[in-house]
Amino acid sequence: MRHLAAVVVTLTLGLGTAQAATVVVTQKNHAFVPSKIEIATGDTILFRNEDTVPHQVVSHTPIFQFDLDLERPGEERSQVFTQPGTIVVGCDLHSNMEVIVTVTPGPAGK
Ligand SMILES: [Cu+2]
Repeated sequence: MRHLAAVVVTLTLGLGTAQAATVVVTQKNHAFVPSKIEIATGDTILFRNEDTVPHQVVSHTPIFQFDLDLERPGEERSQVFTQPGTIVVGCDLHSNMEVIVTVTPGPAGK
């Protein structure tokens, strides 16, 4: 069983395809941290609410819109970014909150 697992890991790494990454953006003191981030197409951002109030993570950027619904303190929401470009992500409850997400065309490492 242990041997089989090792073979599977080797095969997965040996394919040479770039793995999509997951990065964390927190919400703290009514701000996204960090406020700017660069990821590759297909990567996921995990939005983590470390604040004492709820937030609602949204994008109203025309090329890539989403709404992750109400996110209470301590909760997380994830979003896969499938569209290259610059996407402004905000909070529908607090208009001053913003994180600029730059999504590069290729998968990371290519
Ligand atoms: Cu908010």
